[in-house]
Amino acid sequence: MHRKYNPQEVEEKWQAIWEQKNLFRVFENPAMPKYYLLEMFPYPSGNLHMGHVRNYSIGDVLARYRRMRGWNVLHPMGWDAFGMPAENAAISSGVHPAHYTEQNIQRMKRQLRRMGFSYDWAREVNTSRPEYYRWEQALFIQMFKKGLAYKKESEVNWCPRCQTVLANEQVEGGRCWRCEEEVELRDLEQWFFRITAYAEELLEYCDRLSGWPERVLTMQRNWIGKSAGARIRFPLPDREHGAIEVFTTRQDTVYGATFMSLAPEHPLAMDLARGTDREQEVSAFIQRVRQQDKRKRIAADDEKEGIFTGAHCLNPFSGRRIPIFVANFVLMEYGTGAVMAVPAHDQRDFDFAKRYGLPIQVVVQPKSGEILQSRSLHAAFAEDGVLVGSGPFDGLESDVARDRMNRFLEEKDMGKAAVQYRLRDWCISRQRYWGAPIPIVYCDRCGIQPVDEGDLPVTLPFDVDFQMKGSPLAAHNEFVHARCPNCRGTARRETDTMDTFVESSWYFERYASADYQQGLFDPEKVHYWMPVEQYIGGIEHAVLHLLYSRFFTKVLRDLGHVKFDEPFSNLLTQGMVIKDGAKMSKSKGNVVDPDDMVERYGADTTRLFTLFAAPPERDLDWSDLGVEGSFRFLQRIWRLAEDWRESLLQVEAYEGPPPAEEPAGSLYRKVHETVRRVTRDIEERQHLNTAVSSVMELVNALYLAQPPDPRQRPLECAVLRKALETTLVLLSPFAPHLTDEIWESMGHRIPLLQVPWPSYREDALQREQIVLVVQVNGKVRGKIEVPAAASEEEIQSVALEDEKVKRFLAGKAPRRIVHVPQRLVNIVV
Ligand code: ANZ
Ligand code: ZN
Repeated sequence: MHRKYNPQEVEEKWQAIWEQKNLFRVFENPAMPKYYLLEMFPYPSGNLHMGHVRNYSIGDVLARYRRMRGWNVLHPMGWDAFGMPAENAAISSGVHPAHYTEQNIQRMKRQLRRMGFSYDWAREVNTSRPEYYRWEQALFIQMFKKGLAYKKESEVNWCPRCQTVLANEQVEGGRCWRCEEEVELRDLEQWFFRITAYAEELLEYCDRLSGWPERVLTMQRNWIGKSAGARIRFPLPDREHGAIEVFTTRQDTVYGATFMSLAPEHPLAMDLARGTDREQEVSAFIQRVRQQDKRKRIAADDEKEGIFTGAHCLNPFSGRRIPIFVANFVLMEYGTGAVMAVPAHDQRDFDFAKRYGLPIQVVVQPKSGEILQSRSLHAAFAEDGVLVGSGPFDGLESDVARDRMNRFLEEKDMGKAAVQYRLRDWCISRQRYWGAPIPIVYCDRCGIQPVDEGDLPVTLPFDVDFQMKGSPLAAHNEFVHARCPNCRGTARRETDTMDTFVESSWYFERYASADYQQGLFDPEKVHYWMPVEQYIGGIEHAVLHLLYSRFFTKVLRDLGHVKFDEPFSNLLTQGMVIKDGAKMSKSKGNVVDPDDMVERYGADTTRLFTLFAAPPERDLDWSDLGVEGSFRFLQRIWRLAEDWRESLLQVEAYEGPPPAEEPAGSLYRKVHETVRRVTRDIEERQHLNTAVSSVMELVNALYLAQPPDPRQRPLECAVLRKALETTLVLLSPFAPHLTDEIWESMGHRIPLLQVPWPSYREDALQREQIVLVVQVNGKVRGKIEVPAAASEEEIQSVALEDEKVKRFLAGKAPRRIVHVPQRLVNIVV
């Protein structure tokens, strides 16, 4: 009686066995090579979507593969559990965020279990629990004491819908990364992490992250945005002292600086006009520009406008008196908030000069071609060239001139070489409830005081009013009321919470010792497991999470908590799941629910399809037909096993050298070739899709075979058993339930995860065929194909069996056969 493939039954059975055997539990073992495989942990939204399933299926294949290869594999899972949706649910439907989050976690955990992922659940991390965030608070305090966490008033991104500030990294095209509401700019007191202190190191180490996709590194480099240039002081001749300092990347053009542009927020902007007849006008202009959207102000196509302050400064190189303007396109946050304007070589300055009738002076000529005239210039020449009208620097090429000018600046104490980064400090305070409270107290006598580390955690109060406008914590008197850690007097508690990206910046280290009570993590365990060998997640985190995590690792290192510089050695960014041409998402209405898939086809089919349909980095186009195909493939293997089991159980799987006889020899070679291809595809290229198709080819080959009577042809039977069992081993990381079920039915007692990954024999792979010319009595009569390693006898018999040759032999027995290796066979009759 043949059994029918019932995936749900098989899967439940094996999930229970794995759990009961504690198969996925790992411990630190210095005697074993370790491998830390990590997928980005999910926000507990309540439902696993196909993007998760894909991400985690990829990770599970790699984790199971490494374990079978003999590594001690850490493969943990947890919950990025703070954040807005839980709070929004509380506001709209009255569920407490803690309950909402807890329920969602339970549901998603069940879904993950049903997929058969090999997580060590004993290391589960939930970032919304005080056991977790108390250590984050401890870290905050340590950072505060080192000046790496600080508070300042600044213009910040404000999302009116989420009623909270956002980091620069969380504003995408002027909109909130989460709710897509247009973001406003507001001046508010906020907490920052000094990521800029690590700008240079974060940039420099990009070159060492050889296991990261170039695309991600480029995005990080651009985000950090290093510019090398100079700072130059332009003295104010009408004042007793003082100067305007500019940052420029084109110090070679300084002789062509014919005016100065200040940001409206620049302290001198108003100051210079004050008490003059220009005061009213300048003030009105500044007021107006400050209302404008900043992104618009600097957009290339936006109207450049400005106003003359009435004051002048001196170009320290040309000695020329130049007018000082306030201009809308200069931002206070970048460089010094002042720009030396060179209209001949910068298009913005050119447009501005044309509009306000300011002088244009060419000081860099193209290396070849037409000579530019200041008077007839119709666009800025922004490239490097050769200097003219630049005094002692005439004739120098731009790059040489920049170096010389830097030296000159320092010698004459007029400025210096300087670098500038686009990266801003990370604004981490949020005016929301569902986050880790910032452990700070405000005392009228002692000022800003960190909570004593011994008094942590500062726990979120449970009973808050979510219907309040603004932060519910600020309205919770008991929470707000605090004692000053310094003078013990009454004080006021900080009511802002931390950005959820803070939790995800160190959770991977927490997994090393998830229940550790004495600190962020057990130093020995974190030392054993970190860094992560393979991290897997979406490209959308290329700058946000991945940059913050790198920053945190460096901070932890400098605070003495860890000894490594970078958290993730290799990064794999998986593509999106697409259906009907669009990203699978609720709003597009094209969602395929993993639960439905598991109910219809089982977890193995769902996993296999997502792995087979595309290479991990590429987008995956959902196809119902493809799912059917994967299901049929698994059914095929099932049937094969059912049909063959009885015969195969009578022999041992063949483990010897390549058999000489056919068809055993070919099948044997096919098996070893498949092992080689699958191993290389997984390990070297992570092309899991082609790994699956290699296994499919092997199964096709098996389908052409038929076990003979084991008593008559035991070798052939043994090779078939080897072939079927190898199929199971190779496929087990992809479809672990089905393969374990068949494996067990073949008489094995150990689950496949504990079976060593097969190796292949080099001598089994020399299958290259060669072509030999066949002559009869010295005349070419045909060609034959034989294995390169074929013996003399084999070659002779193939030649004599060839149809054409047979015709010329006409039944006569050969007298002599001459074989010229690699070339020909001559049959003499
Ligand atoms: C003079 C000059 C001449 C410039 C020239 C360019 C071309 P990156 O590469 O992005 O670092 N700049 C400096 N601070 C600014 C601010 N706060 N707001 C707007 N623009 C600012 O750009 C550096 C260049 O951006 C600087 O070099 C400065 O203009 C401008 F032919 O200085 B340049
Ligand atoms: Zn005090």
